[in-house]
Amino acid sequence: MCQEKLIRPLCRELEPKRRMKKEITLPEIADNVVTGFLARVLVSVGETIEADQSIIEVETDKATTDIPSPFGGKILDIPVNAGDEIRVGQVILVLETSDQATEPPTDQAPKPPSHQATKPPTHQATSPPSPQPTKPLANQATTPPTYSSAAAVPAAPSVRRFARELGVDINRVPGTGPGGRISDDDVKAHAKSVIQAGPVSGAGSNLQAAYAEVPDFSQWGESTVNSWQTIPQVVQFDKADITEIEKFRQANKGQVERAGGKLTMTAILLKLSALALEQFPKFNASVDMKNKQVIYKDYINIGVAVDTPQGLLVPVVRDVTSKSLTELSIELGELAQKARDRKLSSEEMQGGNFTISNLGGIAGTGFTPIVYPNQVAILGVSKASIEPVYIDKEFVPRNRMPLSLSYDHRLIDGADGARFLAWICKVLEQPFSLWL
Ligand code: CAO
Repeated sequence: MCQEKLIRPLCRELEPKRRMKKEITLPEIADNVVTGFLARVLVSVGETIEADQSIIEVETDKATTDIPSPFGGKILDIPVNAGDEIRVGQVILVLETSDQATEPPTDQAPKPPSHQATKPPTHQATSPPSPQPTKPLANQATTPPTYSSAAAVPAAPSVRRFARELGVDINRVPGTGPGGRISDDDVKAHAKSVIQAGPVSGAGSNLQAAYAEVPDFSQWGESTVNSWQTIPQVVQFDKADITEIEKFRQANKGQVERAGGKLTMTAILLKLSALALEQFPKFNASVDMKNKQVIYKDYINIGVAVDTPQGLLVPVVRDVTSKSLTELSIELGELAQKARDRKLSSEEMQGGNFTISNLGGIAGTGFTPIVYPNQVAILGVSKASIEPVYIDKEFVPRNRMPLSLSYDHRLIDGADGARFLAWICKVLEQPFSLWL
């Protein structure tokens, strides 16, 4: 037995290392994503791996993500196979680790999956992707998953997406298919039953109350927490006269182009929305139903809806207020291209406080966008057109752009919504009013 102080470190080296069996479970990949398809197993039984080494590739309806092992050791078993639908919390690997290997080597916590390694899927997804804000996987290998039911929820990504669109928590839907598999019809039936059951209290509804969990916002900046009560969603419409700002855009687009970006109406709206969020902090908040509180964020990150061949994706532009219009134009162009190429990482789609959805480059006179989970408002932008406007006793042609603001009525009153949108219209019409 080694007792002497001086030789103790050497003795420790000589002592046989304690071997431990460790089960590695699938960590949470994204908010509200509880299952994925195992695209590839990157290791094999008997192999010795390092902590943080990628072990499997998991495909969700959004992207393919490498899942690293939080620990190093020898692989005893891989109880999953390529092609399996696997769920958060499911054991994906059994490792034999030494006692030194029980903690991750550097930061004391398992690292999130390497989203840099996100790549196009190796096989066809069962449905096109849908918007899905995501969060990193801190400690997921050693702590239970955070979604409401730890049990597997057998549902295809398309069914999950449908449930999300309806605001239905998939974990609460009884499945009628083989093995309790949930179909679109099950989701509809559940939504119907919830609606028929009536509101929870006041203006809130059971469906909305299903948004119980909010992410840890501290990873994106400082927040202030206030106390809070109930729910629903209202849409405010307005029209902005963009005649002058469109002249500004045309006059300056060459300069932005030389810097590598495209000066679009969306980039301009990004900048103005950030300024609006500073003016109206209620719109830069999140409602935390579980803890009955409102979280006001001191950072301004804005998501932008991008139409891609695979469906809608919402990359997030961070810290918008600190960036120039040129910088925003460049960044937005890059993010939109990455979205179309399906190269966005999970991080690039998370942490948004507000969203802009511009359908004006496509068609339509107006639409009612749906507020993103954990946000309280979204700005819908429709196609601008020249309209006769009665000014000084005559009709003059003006370029007018329809705007729609959907907001969470639990937090935002109609008057707040009207003021917020009117502020954006005014600044679009008279940008210099900002300095008054
Ligand atoms: N009114 C009139 N014209 C508009 C416009 C508007 N609101 N918005 C854009 N346009 C015009 C632009 O001026 C541009 O014309 P020019 O090339 O002559 O300048 C043209 O439409 C194409 O614009 P763009 O696509 O280059 O740039 P953008 O900023 O308008 O759009 C992006 C970028 C990523 C928002 C867009 O490509 C996109 O994907 N839009 C769809 C978003 C979506 O699907 N939303 C629905 C989500 S449901 O809530």
